[in-house]
Amino acid sequence: MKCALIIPAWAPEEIFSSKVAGSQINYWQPVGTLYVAASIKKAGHEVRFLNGAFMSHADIMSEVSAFSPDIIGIYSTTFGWKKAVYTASEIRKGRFETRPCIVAGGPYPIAVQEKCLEDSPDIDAVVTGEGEITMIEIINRLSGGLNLDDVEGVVFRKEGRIVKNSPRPLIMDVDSIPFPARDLLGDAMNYIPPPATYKRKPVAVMITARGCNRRCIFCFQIDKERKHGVRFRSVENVMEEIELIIKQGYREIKFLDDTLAADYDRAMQIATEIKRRKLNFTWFASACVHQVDKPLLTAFKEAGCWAVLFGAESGVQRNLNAIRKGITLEQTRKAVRAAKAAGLTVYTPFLFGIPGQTFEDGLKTIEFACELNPDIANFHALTPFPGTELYENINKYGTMSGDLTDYTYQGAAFVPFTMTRAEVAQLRQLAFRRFYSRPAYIMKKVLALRNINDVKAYAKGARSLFWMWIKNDVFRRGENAG
Ligand code: B12
Repeated sequence: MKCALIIPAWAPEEIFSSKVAGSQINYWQPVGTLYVAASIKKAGHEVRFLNGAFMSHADIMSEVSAFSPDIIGIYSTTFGWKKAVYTASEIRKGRFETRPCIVAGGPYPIAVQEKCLEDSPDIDAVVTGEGEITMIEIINRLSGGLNLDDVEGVVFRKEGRIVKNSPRPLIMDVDSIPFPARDLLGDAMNYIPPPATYKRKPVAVMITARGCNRRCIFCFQIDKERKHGVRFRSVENVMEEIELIIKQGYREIKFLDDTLAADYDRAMQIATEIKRRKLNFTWFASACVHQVDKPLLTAFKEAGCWAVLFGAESGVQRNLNAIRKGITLEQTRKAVRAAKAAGLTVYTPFLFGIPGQTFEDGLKTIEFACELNPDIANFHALTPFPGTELYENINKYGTMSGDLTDYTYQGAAFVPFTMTRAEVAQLRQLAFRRFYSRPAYIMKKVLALRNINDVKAYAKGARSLFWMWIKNDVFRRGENAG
């Protein structure tokens, strides 16, 4: 069978204002969809991957009609749903020998399920969980001319009705999952993380475990109730993928695990094994502040890790408790100190618009960011994604936008009862201005510039900072004339 996997066409200006897009835009590899692609290929089917991050809608359409697939899988976030619906309707206008089956998957379809079929008459089924096994079963049924009765993890149409099958159990033996089909990516150099967050190119992204046992109210997880905690891949399996990635010519890896230190000893083993095998690549990982210490971070550094991301989120303990982050300000201070002592670059994202957060709390968070003085700080707006505690109990926390394209951390999607939308935007702008305009910070950055990449990244950051000082409402997406 021929299968096309599509990420609908999208552009940075649809998410960010053109004034700051340069320093914010991120093109990590879409690992999730590449996992699905790898399983379908392994099952002996032909797969085409069409990524709308780098292809126009028209390009995607012409590829689809040329390939004439039997089944088309469309990936979607909340932000991307309108595009997924549009892409499906356009495909239906095309002429195909056999009518392709269109299936939706990814974070938004997993969260809202039947609603996808109510929204779009052109989509035949929704994969409501991990897609590797479910997509193969769908393809096998289709190739046998059968319907999707009892295929776990599927919502589909039958005789004009929408039928919801039982959920697909999560894959517990995560070592059995074929590695993401990065060979389908075309030019790997396209997949560049935000400036200043990578050292060498091309950059691959990978995950060494699935799931999380923590309950942050804003975080979307396929295992919504966190019943299965973290499903770890074996260190040997992780090493095998790293060695393949290096063989494929990648020079840096971004580990996408919510925290690489969920299991301290395993994290130490991974770092030790990378060092023992003298694997030549640089890497960047995220970790939770209460799961790390100097010995672990030093082992990371010695194994080629150059940066670590800590979700600091807020400088006010009450705010951290409100989002069920499960950490303390002191743990954040300690982790940042340990990472710096280990010689790692420290990246800390913060959130504004937390339920119960006041404007004054926001100002305290800005001062906390300056006190921590990480190398990179980012200031996002809390966003209530479907399938999260925040979204499903929104009336407890604030109000949210009905426009799905607002669901992009840029502040348009959610307002807590304790602040206004303008105050959330103002805090973000104040934060970037205050944090990145400190003379000592600028001096440290300029003195640390080592190569053209650093200079380019710094220039993009400086440009965004310029607009942060010049423009009001700098986060309004598109070309903001304000
Ligand atoms: C890599 C990544 C990206 C990459 C690539 C995304 C892409 N596919 O184009 C980039 C950097 C481009 C990106 C951009 C954005 N992202 Co992003 N991203 C991620 C991240 C970190 C990892 C995804 C991943 O690979 N996970 C691991 C795999 C195993 O899980 P998975 O992706 O869910 O895949 C499984 C299933 O979903 C399913 N599946 C996946 N693809 C497909 C396709 C088909 C056809 C089918 C049937 C099934 C299927 O099977 C997979 C394997 O079991 C996730 C966070 C996370 N940890 O998941 C956020 C995440 C997906 N992103 C998110 C957001 C909000 C965005 C942005 C809006 C952010 C922004 N401001 O720019 C944009 C939107 C881009 C868009 N076009 O929609 C949210 C989405 C939440 C939601 N409900 O909308 C997430 C969940 C993070 C969060 N905060 O919760 N992102």
